[in-house]
Amino acid sequence: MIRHPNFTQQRGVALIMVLAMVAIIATWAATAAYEDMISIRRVSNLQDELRATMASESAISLFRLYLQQDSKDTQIDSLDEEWAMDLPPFPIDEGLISATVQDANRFFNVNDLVNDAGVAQQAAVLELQRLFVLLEVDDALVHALVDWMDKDDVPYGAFGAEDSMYYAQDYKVKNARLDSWSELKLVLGFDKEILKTLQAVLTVRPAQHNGKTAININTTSVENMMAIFPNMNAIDAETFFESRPYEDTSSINDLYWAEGGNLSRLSVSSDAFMVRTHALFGRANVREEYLLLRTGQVAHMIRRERLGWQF
Ligand SMILES: [Ca+2]
Ligand SMILES: [Ca+2]
Repeated sequence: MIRHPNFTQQRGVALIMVLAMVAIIATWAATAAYEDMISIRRVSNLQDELRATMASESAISLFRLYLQQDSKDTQIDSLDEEWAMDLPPFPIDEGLISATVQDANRFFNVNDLVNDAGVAQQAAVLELQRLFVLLEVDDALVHALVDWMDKDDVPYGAFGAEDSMYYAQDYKVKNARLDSWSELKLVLGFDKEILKTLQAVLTVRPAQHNGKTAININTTSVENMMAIFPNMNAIDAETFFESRPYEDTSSINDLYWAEGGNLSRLSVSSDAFMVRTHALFGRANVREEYLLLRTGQVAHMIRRERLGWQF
């Protein structure tokens, strides 16, 4: 048989095509298997995250009921009450959920620095500066914080910081109250370390009563107390705390350190609570913070913030 010269050539081409096809199919199959694996992982991650989120929501529902019941049981809020106790993490299904509650009224509300009209409140500024000094944080930072929140564009005090001080950033000052704790990171000078220190005495919550959020003497810290009362020292504060919980604030009037302090801000109960949850399900690790506002005997969720999550 005489082979046409083109025939061998054609077979050669066909072989190369087959080999190329095999190579392509093999690559595709490997990619597809990898993608399948990734999408299975993705679905299972989403499932874990969903379960973690639902566990966190269950915990918050439980604490809402807890706090509602608490307001029916007692007129005061103190650290020896059940809501303030640390609970051990408890298992749900194949996950783990833990939650801690702190009343927000033990802390200075950053939003009190300005009144409802957006004007700095000097008494609050001085109180916050005293608090910074007690914690060994530079009190000049308070000026920058005031400017971030006050509605004018005039620097407040020697260390004020309006827009011109943010020229290196791609954002401007807010000129309004804060919506969340994480916003503080944007304010000039408030670095991670400082914020960690301040977390022990400050909170960010909607301002009430024109920027005069109540401080609960049954839950607040020595430093917060001393910041309200410039004539009080640490021993006075500790002595005063030994008789907690208080049923009312009247006894303070007669104490020598009370002079010059702002008594009208004090309270023996709390109306806002921060619940922090941590849920672990499979590979999902979800941390959230909720802010509950309790008016009368009803606790409403007014803010929910995802603090962190990872797989
Ligand atoms: Ca200003
Ligand atoms: Ca301003």
